[in-house]
Amino acid sequence: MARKTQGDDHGIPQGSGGETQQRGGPVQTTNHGVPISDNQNSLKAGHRGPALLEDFVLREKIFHFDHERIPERIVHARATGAHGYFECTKAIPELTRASLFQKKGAKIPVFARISTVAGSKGSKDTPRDVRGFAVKFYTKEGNWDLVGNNIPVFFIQDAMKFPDLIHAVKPEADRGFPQAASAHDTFWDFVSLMPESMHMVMWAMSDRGIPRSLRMMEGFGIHTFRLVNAKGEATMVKFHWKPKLGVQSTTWDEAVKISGADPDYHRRDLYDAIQAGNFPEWDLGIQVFDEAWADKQPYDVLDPTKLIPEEDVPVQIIGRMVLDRYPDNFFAETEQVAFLPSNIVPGIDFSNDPLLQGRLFSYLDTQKSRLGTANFHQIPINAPKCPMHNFQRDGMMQTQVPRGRANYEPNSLDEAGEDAGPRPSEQGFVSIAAFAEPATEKRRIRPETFADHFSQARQFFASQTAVEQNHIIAAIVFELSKVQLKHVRKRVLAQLRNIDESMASRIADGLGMDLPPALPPAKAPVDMAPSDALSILKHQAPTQGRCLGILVSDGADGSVVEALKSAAKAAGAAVKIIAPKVAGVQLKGGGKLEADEKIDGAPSVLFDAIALVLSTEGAELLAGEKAALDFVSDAYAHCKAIGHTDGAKALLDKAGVIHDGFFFNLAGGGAKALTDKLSSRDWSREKKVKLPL
Ligand code: HDE
Repeated sequence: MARKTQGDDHGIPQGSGGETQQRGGPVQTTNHGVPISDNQNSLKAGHRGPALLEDFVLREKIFHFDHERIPERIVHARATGAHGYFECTKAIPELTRASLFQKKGAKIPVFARISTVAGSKGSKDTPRDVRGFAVKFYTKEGNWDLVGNNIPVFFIQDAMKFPDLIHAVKPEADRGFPQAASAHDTFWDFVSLMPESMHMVMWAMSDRGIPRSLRMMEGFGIHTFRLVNAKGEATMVKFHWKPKLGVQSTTWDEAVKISGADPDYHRRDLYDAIQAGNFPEWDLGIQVFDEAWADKQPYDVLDPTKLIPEEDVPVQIIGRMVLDRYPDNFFAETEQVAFLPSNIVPGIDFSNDPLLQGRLFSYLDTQKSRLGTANFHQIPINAPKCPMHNFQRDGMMQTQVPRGRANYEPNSLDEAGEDAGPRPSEQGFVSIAAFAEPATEKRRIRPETFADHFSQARQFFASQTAVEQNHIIAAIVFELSKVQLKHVRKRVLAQLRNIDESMASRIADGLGMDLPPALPPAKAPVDMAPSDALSILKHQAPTQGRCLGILVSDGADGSVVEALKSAAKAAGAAVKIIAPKVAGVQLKGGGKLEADEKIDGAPSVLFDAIALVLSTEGAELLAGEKAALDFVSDAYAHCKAIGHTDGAKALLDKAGVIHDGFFFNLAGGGAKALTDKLSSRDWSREKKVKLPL
């Protein structure tokens, strides 16, 4: 068979290698700017090879590809991010000279990265885990990075324990699993030997560990920081992010199933919301207090395993963050962004929290390892958006071209008429001198004031509703059931007795174990007043940002679908149409309704409430489809509101659900009643679908 050569066809490729696209856009070039004529075929000797080493186009392409991956973050590897802005809604010059808090209404750009902690980059979005909540504020006086979590306390008190904690929670060293899970021996072994972790264990085992959406999570700076005003006066501060959509979580069974149905559930939700113009938004709040107040508390404000109850120091809102632009390129921005707790700006300062102090080293070091050069600050997502000048020079990947020979200080080059380079300013950052301990001895100690490990864990449990307490108990029973080392289960129970006796005995019962004697606490806990702010369910979340899943069949009543769509719109919620076939269905009386999803690709775990708009025949047909039965029975078991037409009876019956107050007949105008429940659950159903613990 005659074959054409490149010379024959003037660069139009032949054979199975595909075709050069005839389209607009700039000319493709090599990385060195040489125009490329053929991006489909390697250069060969003759018709059938061999390929030639001189093919610099191929070599460069493969060489670059080979190096496309960089080391993933040791923690917080899996994440999504977005650009947006921070707006000051209350100026606080009396507290801080930080430029972003000087004028009400002033806006600056931000980039936020929200992550899971334990899982690898390719794991899933909905494991039980803590979520990282990192925000880079591009202020006029440099970048301020508030690198927090969605839980206001941390597992450990001292940076010395961080590598141990992370080794323990990551996949076990010999077997390389489990991925993205704390439900295994080594994690529980470690925390059961570290009673200081028990407070955060309670948070992680609560529904906070399985958020419904990244847009429905709080964020916390955790450590105590300082605000410093223009006079150099300092106060102590804790930072809070409060989501506009309220706080909401999934159930555990739901989270497990979402992981299979859509491992990208959270990032897709964030992306979809931003693309639809429903910009995720949080208020930034502060708790401000002074040292005299701090000294009177039964805990140490420098201890990162403790929070300050909002009832004791109310959170004042000083700004808001809106995320309004998804990155153009995931790698360039979300992956390469480098957060540094050491990035603070004039008007903000550190405290002596020993965990924070350790972080100040770690993040700079890790960025060099991940991004490969000390010049990582020049990558666009990391570069400050204000002028940046100093005498640091050279290094790998230097992209700046400094002029002149002033690369040292002091110099007197200006006396010879040359540019002498940048100079320090009196307005520059000054570390505050106050609060430093006078002691000068070097010690490896844990302060006595850090010794109470249980009072706030008790307060957390006591502040939850009964439903939330049940979830914590179920979560710990689940996790410990995955722990194979029996002595570890026992030691966890012995620690839990210091938090709540009835909780510990219900967990022991759930495991089928006897309750061991309590482990003596380092310091006897005290009973702190319960705090409503610690509970999710004591606060009704708004319906905005939720999603209604409507299952339709041929012969469905289009007017019911329309009524649901407008009720959802009024509730600020999205709608997805699910059908037996993705092309959609024929409506009653003619007309076609297109579907967003096919039934087995959109289980009800992806929605906040469901509606079954079915003809009698459609319901009978779907009663023979497992995915449709699961659609209904899962929505029921996850306590979600269910709307239905009369025709849906066959499917409801076969799914074996029991009608209750969260069922809405859509024939009688039940659309609004259904969408009113988009952010609510009928928790009384849990008793019907799960054995009590
Ligand atoms: Fe981190 N942490 N961490 N951490 N952390 C990292 O830095 C570390 C801690 C947090 O989206 C790493 O750039 C130490 C507390 C977030 O890029 C690393 C200690 C809190 C992110 C690191 C802590 C956090 C990280 C890995 C104990 C909540 C993701 C990649 C002293 C206040 C940031 C990286 C992003 C990331 C170290 C404890 C939150 C290895 C040593 C407490 C949100 O440097």
